[in-house]
Formats: sequence, C-alpha cells, structure tokens
Amino acid sequence: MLSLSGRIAGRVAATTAALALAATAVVLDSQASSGVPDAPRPAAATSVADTTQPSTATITIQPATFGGRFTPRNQELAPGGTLTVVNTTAFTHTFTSVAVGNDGRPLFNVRIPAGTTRTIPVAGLSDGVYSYYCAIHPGMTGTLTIGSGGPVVSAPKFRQPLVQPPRLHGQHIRIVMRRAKVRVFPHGPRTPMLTFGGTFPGPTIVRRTGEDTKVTFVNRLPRRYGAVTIHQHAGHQQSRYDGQPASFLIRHGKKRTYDYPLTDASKPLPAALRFYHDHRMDKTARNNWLGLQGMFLTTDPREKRLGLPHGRYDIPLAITDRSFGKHNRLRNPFKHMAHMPNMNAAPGMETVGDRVLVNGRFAPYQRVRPGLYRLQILNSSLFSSYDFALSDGRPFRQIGTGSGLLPHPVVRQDILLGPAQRADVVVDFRGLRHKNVMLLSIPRTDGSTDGTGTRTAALMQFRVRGQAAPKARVPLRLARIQHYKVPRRVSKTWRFGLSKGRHGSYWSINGKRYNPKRVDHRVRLGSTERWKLVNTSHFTHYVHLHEELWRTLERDGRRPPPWERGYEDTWKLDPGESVEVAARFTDFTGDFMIHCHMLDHEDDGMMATFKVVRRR
Ligand SMILES: [Cu+2]
Repeated sequence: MLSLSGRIAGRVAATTAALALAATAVVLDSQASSGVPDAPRPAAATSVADTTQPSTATITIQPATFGGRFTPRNQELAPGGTLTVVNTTAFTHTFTSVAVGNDGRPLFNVRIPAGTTRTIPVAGLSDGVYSYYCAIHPGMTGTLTIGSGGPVVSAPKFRQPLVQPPRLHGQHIRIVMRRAKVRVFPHGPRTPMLTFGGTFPGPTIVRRTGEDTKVTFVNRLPRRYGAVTIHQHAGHQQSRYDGQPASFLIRHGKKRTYDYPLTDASKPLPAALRFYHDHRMDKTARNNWLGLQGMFLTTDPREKRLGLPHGRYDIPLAITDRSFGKHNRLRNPFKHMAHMPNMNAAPGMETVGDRVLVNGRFAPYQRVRPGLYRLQILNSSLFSSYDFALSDGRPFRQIGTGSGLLPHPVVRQDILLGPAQRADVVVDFRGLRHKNVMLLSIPRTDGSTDGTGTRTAALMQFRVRGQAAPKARVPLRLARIQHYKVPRRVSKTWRFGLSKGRHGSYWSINGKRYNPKRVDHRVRLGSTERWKLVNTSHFTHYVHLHEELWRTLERDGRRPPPWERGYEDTWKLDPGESVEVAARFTDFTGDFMIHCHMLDHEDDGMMATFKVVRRR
C-alpha cells in the first residue's frame, strides 16, 4: 500500500482517506479549491453571508393585464431565509422554479390560490440565481437571488488560454501512440506522458455521423507498457473493434485499424461527444492516467435547423484530474505495481489527482462573446466525480447526454457527472460583457449522504468580451428518441457489489470477478432486452454498458429524471440504487463489456461480458 504524504493525491486505500486526502492536497497545494469533496455542502465553504440581503422577503402578486405581476420581480434573499408570496389577484397562480432538481421536479413549485399567502420552501437552496414563473400564466416571471448568487469557491489564477487538441477529420485516420512532453502548466517544464499523437488529451476525432471512419492506432509506446487496446466509448462497432480487454490487442511496435461505421441499424448514430481510451485488462486505470485518452466528436448536419450554437461557439471540454510533483512531472501512483504485472487493484484503490485539468491544462481561461455557447463536457477522470455549476449562479440548459440530444432541454443549476459521463449544455453569456464567469465543481447538492462526494474546485474561467455572438437558440423540441416495444420482464439483473475471496475482498458483478474467458449473459441478435442494474455495495458506482443505444426506463422504480430520457451509456448508482434500462441488439455479434467506469473498480474485476449471438 502507498504511504500518504504531503501533497500526493494518488492511490489510497480507504474511501474516506481518499476523499479527505484529495481535499487536503488541494488546500495545501493550490488556491484552486476549497471545501471537503465528500461532505454535504458546508455553508461556510460555499457561501458568504451577505449582510445586505434580507433573511425574510415578500413578493406580492398584483393584478395585471395577463393574470398578474410579481412585485418585485427580482428579489434577493439571504441563504436559509424565508420567502413569502402574497396573491392579491382574483386568480390562482404558482411560484415555480425553472431549474429542476435531481428528482426531475422544479426546485420549488407552490400553488397560491386567489387571495392567499404561501411560504416558498427555499431555505435549503444553495447560492444561485433562480428564475421562476407562474405555471398557469407563463408570461409571469422573475428571479430570486440567494446569497452571493453563486457558489463561492476560491479560485486559482487563470494564466493560460484553453486549448483544443488538434482535430482529425479524415475518413482514414492514423494516430501514433508515443511518449511525449505536453504542456499542462503555463510555466516550467512540459510534462512527459503517454500520448495519442503527442498531445494530451489526444487529437479530437471530428466526424460527420453516419460516415464510416477507420482509425489506425500504432503502438510506439515504451516496451514496458506492453499491449494496449482502444475503446470508443458509447460507439457501436464490431466486437473486435470495441477494445476487447484481453484480445485483439495492439502489441508494442504493432498497429491495428479499428472500423467505426458511426451507424446503428443503417441509421446515423446520434451525434454527441464520445471519447476513445485504452481498455486493457488490469491496466486501464494506469494507461488512462498516463495519458491515453482523446475526444471523439460526431456532428450531424441535420441539427442545423435547431439553431443551436455551433462552430467556435461549440466548445468540447474534457475534465480530468492528475497529480504532479517537482518539475511538473506527473506522479505515477501505479509505479509500485510495475513488478506485479498481473496484480489487480485492491478494492480500496481510488486514483484521484490534486489538480483538475481542462483539455489537459490547469486553470485555463477562454474568451467568449456575449451570447449563447454550447459546452460539451466530458468527465474523463479515473475516479473523481464533479457537480458542475457556474460561479454567478446562472443555470445550464442541458440539451443532451454523451449519447445524443435529449427530447427536450432541461434547466439545471448544477450537473453531476461521474467518470465517463458527458453533458451537452448551453450557457447564456448575454449581458455579461467585461465580466468573468467560472466553471466550478461544487459539493453534491442532491442530499445524498452515502454516495461518493464530488470535487470542489474552480476549473476554468470564461472572459466575456467583445461584440455579441451570432444569434442562436435552444428549441423546446430537440430529438426524437425511439420508443420501441420493451419487454415487461427483466431478462438480466446485474448486481454490483463487493465479494469476499481467498485473498480478501474484490469488486464484483453478480459475485464474480472479471474473467475474459467467461460469458456472463447471452443475447440474441435483433432482440430487445430489459436489464436491471443494482448497486448492492456501500459505495457509488458509475456503470457503463457498451455497444448499444441504451434507454433508461426506470430509476429506483420511478420514471427517470428528464436528463435521463435520452440515450445513455453510463449511469450513477448510489448505494442501494437501481436502474432499469433497455436496448435493441442491432448489427453486431460477439463479446461486449459491462463494467464500472471508476477505473480502479474496473481493474479490480468489476467487469463482465455479454455475448450477442445469432441463435441462443
Ligand atoms: Cu465502481
């Protein structure tokens, strides 16, 4: 086991230790962050009491031409304060938040009959700017600003511009994997990493969806890292191009060409931000930590009619954490395992870094114009999760997952993303010229007490300058999700838990540790199945299903929240949680994976194989 000292946030043995360490490391190491990642949001760390804000406030609904008018429309309130709404009109109104919470319902939604007074339950809300409206008379709107208007996280100095990795557009792409020095910090030496094509993250593959794409990966990594295998996360491809953990490997000095048709049942895959990364059995965490990750962006010209921000107003962001030592060198928490080539990770291993990077850079800034921007956010961390929020409290409009657009946009104050999850959002920078807005990660706001906490950090800064951005919009209808017939019966239940073996505990699925020679479930090609994913452990897992376009049917026995009503590939499962999902098994037979995307858990054995067959 690794001894814990000073500033290293690496692999450690216990959950609490890992998270406490991460927090301490951040505080010791930089001004980047504050707070404790796994604690419920501590008021002192995230908000500053504003003495000018009233602890009680009243909004009156006064008669007006169209039903009524909120007076004042824009109200401030101290955190934990009491808000009362008085309806002096002859009609019923509601006081409803635009943003929805983790249950998919508005954060507050109170019906106020004519001539009555109601208290609005806002005492538990975190700092932010909450737009509200009357659900009966949607023209009636206003804002409620609580506390500073945004979560307070102490910020680092943003000293370097955000960069986008080089973009590759070709029908046949060649990427050489090699050790290279990359720039992470604005000053000092560059950092040696394992790279795709010399950059970290690797080049962004940008392809029009539906257009077959071949990528040749050449393994020129130092020999000691052995063979690698590349998985396009959320892709739909032949089994042998899926990045099998123990077969179809790319050995040292060799190359392999992967074929990504970017179609499903002859139709183009939904356009989204996916990513490619190493998937080698027992080595996925190490190989990703050392740098083998890159974004894979598909575009769809048919989206043009939606009028979403595009071109330079559409910014992919890969968020991941690493730790660095002297001379900006990447720490290698896997070093001690080097002489034990076949050793699995121990169940308590959690690889977290003390610096959160955006597109491979620490604390970058991006100049933006006043207007709408699309941010496609990927959490490419091994283990860390983030609850993304904007520093001035303005909400996101989430338009998609990492597997395509949602049916309708969802307004959210904050967005929780675990490893490998993505969110496609639109941010409105209008009215902010000469101001700066930070992208933050804040402690989880959903009240989970036993789930894994999130990092607290200011990740990057947007500097709003210059002329207005071209007009863009977020339409109320975005995508059509295919609602094919799903069997009522669950055909397979997958239980994610901790099992006991002869040599201690290990992470398991249905009590078993991953074995590439074993098939855990067979599915007939062309069928539709309903699967249940259950977390039986006392720890959060982020479960990833390969290959198909999965839909979420239920979360904990209820309709999933609105942001889980599109296609999905990775689900949060807090202790005791379950989701039911369905997919049609189109096009390809062979072995595919199901695993936890917390890469230490995956390497420890929390992975299984389903096999698509012609005949069962
Ligand atoms: Cu896990």
